[in-house]
Amino acid sequence: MTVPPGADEAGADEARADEARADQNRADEAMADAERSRFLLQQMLRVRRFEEKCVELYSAAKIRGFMHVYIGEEAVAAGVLANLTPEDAVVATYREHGHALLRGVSAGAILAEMYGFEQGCCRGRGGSMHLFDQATRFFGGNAIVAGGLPLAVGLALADKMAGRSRVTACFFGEGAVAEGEFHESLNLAALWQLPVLFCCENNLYAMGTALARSESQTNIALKAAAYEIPSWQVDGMDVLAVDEGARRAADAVRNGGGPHFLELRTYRFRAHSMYDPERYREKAEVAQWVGRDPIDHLRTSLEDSGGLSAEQWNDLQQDVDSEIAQAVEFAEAGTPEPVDQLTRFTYSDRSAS
Ligand SMILES: Cc1ncc(C[n+]2csc(CCOP(=O)(O)OP(=O)(O)O)c2C)c(N)n1
Repeated sequence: MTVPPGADEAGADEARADEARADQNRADEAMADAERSRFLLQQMLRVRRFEEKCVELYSAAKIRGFMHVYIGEEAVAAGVLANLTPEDAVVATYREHGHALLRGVSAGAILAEMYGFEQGCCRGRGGSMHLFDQATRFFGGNAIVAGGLPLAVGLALADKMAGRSRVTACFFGEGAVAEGEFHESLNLAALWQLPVLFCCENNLYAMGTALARSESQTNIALKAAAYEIPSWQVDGMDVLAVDEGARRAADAVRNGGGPHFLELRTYRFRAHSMYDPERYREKAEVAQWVGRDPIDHLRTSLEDSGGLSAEQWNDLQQDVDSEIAQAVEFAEAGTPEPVDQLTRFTYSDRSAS
């Protein structure tokens, strides 16, 4: 076979073009990854700053009643919720300000709710532990430990019966594992192959009780696997790991794979609630986990890889600060529900007709 003149050069040109395309693809991917990471960083920061403000307002007696903050655990809600669609449903616990915020309930409506004002997402009737918002399919805010699991199973059953391709993400603490509802819910979800994404926020303590003091088996993913549910343990302090694990699990649930279970290993940096002397854990242990702060961790790694400039970080903080300042202004201008409205919703409006 005779080689036409210039064929070598043509082949080399093609190889160079292939290489350039591959370089470009890698650069595009790196840019998309950095953008996704900055988005997740901002989501975590929104939750952190919002709750720091809540603590301040609680100390000023603007917010009263029980209040539980999520500070330290933000990577879990940020990573999981980034993988849901608006049609999906979310069920959470009483430590749910961040889940509501990232689901799309406005910071103002959440804060006004915590102030007990009519402008809150539940007209001020729920407070910190009972946030609820139909528009964003945020189904609480459940104060009963493990109480959200059967609700999630019911929502998923309705979706399955109606042939809807939706996911119900259910967040709960590892304390829920000691409740019968946990086992009943996992069993039915597996038996009926329901589209639930179970997200166990394992922060190692249920109030003052360490997991190892109450459970013979502390590997919670293993317990879920006993119900034939695909289950993984994920580093809940690494938002990129949560994002990746949640994407795989949520895709599988959405595509008819039945329930999936994520055990997200995390830690709360603050007390269980606003009233907790924290006599059950050593300060050194807390300090060690604070050293793994998911926000600091991602920020530093992004800065080191050139994915976050000083200007981008400043802009991001400013956006978050102004969102929170507006929320405070909104809540401060709120008003209590008029007394003559208090029996509203006690009986169905239909009973009048
Ligand atoms: C059925 C029930 N029992 C007891 C309580 C009291 N209680 C409130 S929070 C809590 C600890 C729950 O811990 P965990 O589920 O790990 O969630 P975390 O607070 O760590 O997020 C307990 C026992 C409750 N709310 N509901």
